[in-house]
Amino acid sequence: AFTPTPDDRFTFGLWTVGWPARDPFGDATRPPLDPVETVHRLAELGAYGVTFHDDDLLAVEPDRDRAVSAFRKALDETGMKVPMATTNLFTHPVFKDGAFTSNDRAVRRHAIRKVMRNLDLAVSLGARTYVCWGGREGAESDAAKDVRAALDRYKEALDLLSQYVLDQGYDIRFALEPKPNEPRGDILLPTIGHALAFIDELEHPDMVGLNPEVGHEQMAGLNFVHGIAQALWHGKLFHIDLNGQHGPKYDQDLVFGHGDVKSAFFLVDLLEHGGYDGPRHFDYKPLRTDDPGDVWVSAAANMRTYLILKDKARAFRADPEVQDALRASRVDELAVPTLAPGETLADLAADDFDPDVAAERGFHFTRLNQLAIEHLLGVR
Ligand code: 3MF
Ligand code: MG
Ligand code: MG
Ligand code: MG
Repeated sequence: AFTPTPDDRFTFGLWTVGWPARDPFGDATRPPLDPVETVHRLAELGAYGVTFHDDDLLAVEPDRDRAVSAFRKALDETGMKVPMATTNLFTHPVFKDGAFTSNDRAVRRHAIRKVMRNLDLAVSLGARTYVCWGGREGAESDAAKDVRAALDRYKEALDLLSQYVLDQGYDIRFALEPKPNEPRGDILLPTIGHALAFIDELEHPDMVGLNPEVGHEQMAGLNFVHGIAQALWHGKLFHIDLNGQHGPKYDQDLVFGHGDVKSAFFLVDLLEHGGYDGPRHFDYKPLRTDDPGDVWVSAAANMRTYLILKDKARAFRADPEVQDALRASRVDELAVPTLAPGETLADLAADDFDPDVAAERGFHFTRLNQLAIEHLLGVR
């Protein structure tokens, strides 16, 4: 029942299962993974597609043309799709002070060229979303970065890249991925809210949306479900990075649901019932303690967990007692406009309302929350 099929639209970054598990304190614990093998393995597990950074394609084959043609062949053989691609603007030492916002102008020009080149490839593979995660766009010292100038340059880069997409006649949109810190001490556009406000200042705001990641918002202590709801409300949820995280610490990239499982439940409920129709994309890392065989166990776990939570969310919504509890908590009443059609502020001013009486009414949220917990724990 929880076996994924391509209809579920599950996608994985090549860099997820392909992470050799090198961390700041230790060497790799797994050999590099051939993207061709990744495509075949993920297809066998029921995924819909893969995503990649330009440099991910070169994991075992340094020649770009040969790497790309082997990748294309694997896609053709399996029917796997590439709905999204992105640029590695963080690994090479040249990006140590950022890419679009490096203090070094020549580096900024190099970064834009690198994106343009991979945009061409992304479009040729059918991608409709191009993610920009600005992991190195930031600073460790407030003396080191003129943040207002950096935002000017960030905007300049996205305006130029949007114009490039228009000039080429490409059908692709950008999705910014906020993150508060790591690898920089502080990263620009740290949260969904910062990124939404920034997009409004761009030359082509309609071409730019968000790729929020579960763990990134949770690193900032924020409620990911609320963030996603607001991104949807703005029409800006272009893509999503699903994974798991235990509160504000380093970016854990756990399997989806292996962090805050209750938040994962409400997230799936929102994605399934809130109008998001993009890929369900996993950006996680197999544990460093996993061996090469375990990697595929962890890939499957992401999809299986999502499908289990989807089933639980459906059962939660269908439960008559939950429906009764939702009404008792007046959750539906929030959808009713505060002024009825035709009413004016004069009508509102004329209300016969006793705040002391209204204050006595409880909202019964505990009953509702407990019903959610019981669905999640499998006793209902
Ligand atoms: C880092 C990330 C990135 C982005 C990727 C764009 C390496 O914390 O989340 O993964 O997701 O660069 O998709
Ligand atoms: Mg991440
Ligand atoms: Mg992460
Ligand atoms: Mg990510």
